Amino acid sequence: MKKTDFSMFMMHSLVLFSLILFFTQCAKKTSDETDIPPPNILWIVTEDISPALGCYGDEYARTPNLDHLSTRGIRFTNAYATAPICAPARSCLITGLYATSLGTQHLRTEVKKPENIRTFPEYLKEAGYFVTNYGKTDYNFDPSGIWDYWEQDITPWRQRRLNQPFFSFLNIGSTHEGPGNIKEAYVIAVDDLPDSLFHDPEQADLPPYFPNTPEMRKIWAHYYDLVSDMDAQVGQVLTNLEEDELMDNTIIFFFSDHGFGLPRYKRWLYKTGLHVPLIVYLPPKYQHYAHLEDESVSEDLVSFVDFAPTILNIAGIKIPDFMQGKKFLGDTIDQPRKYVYGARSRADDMYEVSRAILTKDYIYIRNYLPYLPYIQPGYIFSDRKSSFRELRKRYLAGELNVEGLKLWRQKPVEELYDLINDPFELKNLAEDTNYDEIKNFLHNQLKAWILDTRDIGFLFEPEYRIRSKDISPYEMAKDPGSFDIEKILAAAELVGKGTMSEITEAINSNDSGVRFWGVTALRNDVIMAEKFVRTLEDLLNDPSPVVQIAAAETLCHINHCNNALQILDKWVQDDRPWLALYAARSLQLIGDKACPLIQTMYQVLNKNTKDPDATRASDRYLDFNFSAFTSWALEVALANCGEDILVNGGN
Ligand SMILES: [Ca+2]
Repeated sequence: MKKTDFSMFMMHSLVLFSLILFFTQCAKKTSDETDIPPPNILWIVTEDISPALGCYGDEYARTPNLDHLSTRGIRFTNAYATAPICAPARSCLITGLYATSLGTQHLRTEVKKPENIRTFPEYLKEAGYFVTNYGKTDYNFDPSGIWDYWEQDITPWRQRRLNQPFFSFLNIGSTHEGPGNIKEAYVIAVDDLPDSLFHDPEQADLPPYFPNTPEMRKIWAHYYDLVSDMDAQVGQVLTNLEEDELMDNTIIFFFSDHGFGLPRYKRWLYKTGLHVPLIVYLPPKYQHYAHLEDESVSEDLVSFVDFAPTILNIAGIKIPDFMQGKKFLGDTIDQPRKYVYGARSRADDMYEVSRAILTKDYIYIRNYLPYLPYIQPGYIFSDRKSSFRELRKRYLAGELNVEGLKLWRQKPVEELYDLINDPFELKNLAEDTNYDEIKNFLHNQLKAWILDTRDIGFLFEPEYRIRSKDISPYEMAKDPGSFDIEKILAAAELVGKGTMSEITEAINSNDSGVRFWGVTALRNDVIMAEKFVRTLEDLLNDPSPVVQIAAAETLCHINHCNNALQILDKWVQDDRPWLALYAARSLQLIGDKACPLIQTMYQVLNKNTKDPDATRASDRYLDFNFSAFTSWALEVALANCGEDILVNGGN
């Protein structure tokens, strides 16, 4: 986007916007509100920010345009992404389905989507809307065919037919974790930000997870500079709308796709990772769509899964049955929800299975792979990002406080935080018996959601890929014969909690999804695993490669690696990229026990490398997906064996 003379256009924007609102608010509402035409809908979606806006009470933030928009619109104080990372969050936004129902929960992957599951812009298009996208899609399925117009054009509505309603999705990228953590990208992003909108690092009010060092304050201040830059871009978009006289018939959503691109925010399944700003501007003739007494703020819980049905609702389009959310704006709306849900799955080569439920008062989190630390070893948490570099430096120097140290440690099996009295989620109440009732209640609600939405993430990635070979994961998961979620979830619940006899029963199940969790319960409990060495050796011949790999990794972890290595050797060379990645990651996690496979690891790395001299992952590897992720895991694994090799070539 071309940005010229920010102070001028922001002033222009504010004055013009105020005038238009003044006049439109003076206009009388139409006598029959059902006669009003379908509104235009504009989504302005920024990357990777928590509610770091002045209008959210953040006194450090300088966001005049969004603050002004919020005075004229509705500020939602309890809006949540369904995942603390882009692709699964965006998959949910565009389909109205939890990513965990569609099989799109990982970052990144591409899965089949059934024909009958259509994205909401396609329904809008069918109803006559002109639908446009600017910037990324990142849905984990093929986005072709969705958009009428997909160009780097911030006034895409100008391309529509006369009087045609439009839906425009504008993505602003400057607040992404890239500029937030890499100096060169930051400098470019704030190139023409006026001096008055830069933030003083000395005044930065850091959250308690971060060391209060000059470098960390600078990172925080720079992030807020990026937010100000983004705010100016939003101002430009609003100015364009005003100039095109569209403010009185365009509903505007502004939000972020998940929390800050910083440690303990993006990728972390906490309120910090999921909580987003959401401002909705309804022109006067659509204000009754909010059903609010105080039209400036809503404390209702809203989730990304609600956005698609809500958009169809305000456009007067029937909501398809497959959509899982609640409509929160429109002529008629649903009862506000009591809970929102979040999921964390694989990010690049970092596997996770964690699920969360939030109310306005509490967040409960169940970590199903608790033995993995929050900051796993590897590229996405490496020193390439300034925030991780500073955290690691202070960690190694022994300078982190207890909250900072937690980021480096294994996860508790369960977490419960009182969001009212402990907004930073510091004191885990899960082991406090005074909270048993609330914890058990929320745990049961969470399990009910997992069952109800047929959460495919409880099959480890290669397992559901294998099971859904000829159909989509969504269709596979709907079939109780292919996916017995009740039994599989019960087995997953054994991790960190199961008795020997319960784990034995799981391992002897005829369902490989159940057996996987039986093995994983042992992976989590070294002492118990020692009693299962023979069983684990037998599982190296399991019909499921996923169970084989889980058993191999567990055996290596307890120093019975001999036969296990053959299994990892075999599967890391497999042509199915999601299977090779799992084996590569296991080789990384077993440290120097993987060293007998150095030759294989180099072979697989070479197979995945396109240009070893390239610095960008997208040029260096066959793809910026499984090839890159597998390579990163193997590069760390090789370095663990003393090989002179840097992840991504050190770039
Ligand atoms: Ca993002």
